[in-house]
Amino acid sequence: MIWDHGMETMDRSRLEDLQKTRLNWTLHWAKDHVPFYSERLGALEQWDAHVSERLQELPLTKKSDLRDHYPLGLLAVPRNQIRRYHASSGTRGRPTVVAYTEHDLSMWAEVVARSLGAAGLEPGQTLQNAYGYGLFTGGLGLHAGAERMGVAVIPASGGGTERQVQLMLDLQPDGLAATPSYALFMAETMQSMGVSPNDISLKVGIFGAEPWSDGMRRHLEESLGIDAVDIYGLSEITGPGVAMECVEGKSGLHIFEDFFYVEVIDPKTLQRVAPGEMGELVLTTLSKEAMPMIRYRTGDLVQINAEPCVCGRTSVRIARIHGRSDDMLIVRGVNVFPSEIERVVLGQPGASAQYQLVWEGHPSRPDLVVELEESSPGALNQAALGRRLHAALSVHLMVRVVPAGQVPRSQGKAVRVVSRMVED
Ligand code: DLL
Repeated sequence: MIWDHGMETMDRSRLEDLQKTRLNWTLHWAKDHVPFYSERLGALEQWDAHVSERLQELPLTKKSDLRDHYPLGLLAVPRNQIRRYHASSGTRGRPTVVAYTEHDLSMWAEVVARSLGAAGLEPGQTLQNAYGYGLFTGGLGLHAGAERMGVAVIPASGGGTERQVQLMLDLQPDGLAATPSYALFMAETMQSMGVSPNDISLKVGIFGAEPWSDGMRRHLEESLGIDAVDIYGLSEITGPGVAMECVEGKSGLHIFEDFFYVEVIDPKTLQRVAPGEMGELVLTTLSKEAMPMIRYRTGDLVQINAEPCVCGRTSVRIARIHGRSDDMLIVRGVNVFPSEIERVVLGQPGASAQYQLVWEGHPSRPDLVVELEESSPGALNQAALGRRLHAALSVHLMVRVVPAGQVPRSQGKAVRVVSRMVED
């Protein structure tokens, strides 16, 4: 269903006018309330109608800017206006903290309600929410959006997987929200408990927070008996619900452009790329009070599709999230994205969806090994998979089949790449 028909199907010229008004507001709000932006935005003029074009003259904001102002140096409101904090785990360095006013939380709940609508959920239905609750934005983000829509939430959080399956049997939810890698583990657990997709009532999976391929989509759809759709977001911008795939199209994620202004830049030249070309997604918030973000470099590599969608939404879509630029692996001088490896692996008959990429050998000349489990013993032709990987990626990767259960199972964001290199 389309949750906010007026906004989600707005005529593009009206949408662009709204964006300009909101961009002007955001730039002035940030300049007037955040010293970091006051310095950067200098003598900001009223750009009014030209603001979308002139925006590219402004400096980009990076993750390191949030770290440098840790914890709350980028706040635009006094502390007593804040109603919620979230934080990144800091796995890639110092953690970052984000903050929300009541108005920000309401906007976030609204975009998540739209996302649930795009997934096909309706008021009165039930969502099992297996994103982690806590500082991570997944759990509470989906939770608030479901409540906004009038969808009952089972706040299962991550982990306790057999209990999650039992809850699905007992409470018969219509939707499941989880990372795709955790949904995969749930499907596997269901099977080992002798529960079939016919025993549960799930219709749709709302999967995101990590890159996943169409092969993974097919696998999850079959093993859970559902439609699987992609949800995108990041805590710096708000959390889940920045963009969402519609169940009708399943072909890219609609960006909620009345709240987030989209640019795509070449990560090297930092200039905007031509429409439809791959580049790094840069987002500017259009209504956020507590921590407005101007030209935030997401690190995510995307292509934008501006074609109309079958669902009737008028926003542009992220055609695909190829992964983060810092996820890129360099194997013998060749750039390889883990998501590309997943696409090939899951397209190979006999491969299960449980795989991991392992650096082995000496650090001076490491090998990348694709360790994976088979769908059933002896089902996979390793040499054939090796050839397909070579054809797709132009580099040789070793393929190793490991016994069932050996690839570590994910209960949140999967760790796809590990190192077992040995120094001599
Ligand atoms: O992962 C928010 C979220 C929660 C999104 C639940 C979807 C569902 P962070 O922990 O700040 O926020 O991580 C954000 O995760 O920049 C991407 O690199 C990656 N990411 C998020 N969604 C997707 C997706 C949440 N659908 C970072 N596909 C982002 C690929 C994704 N990568």
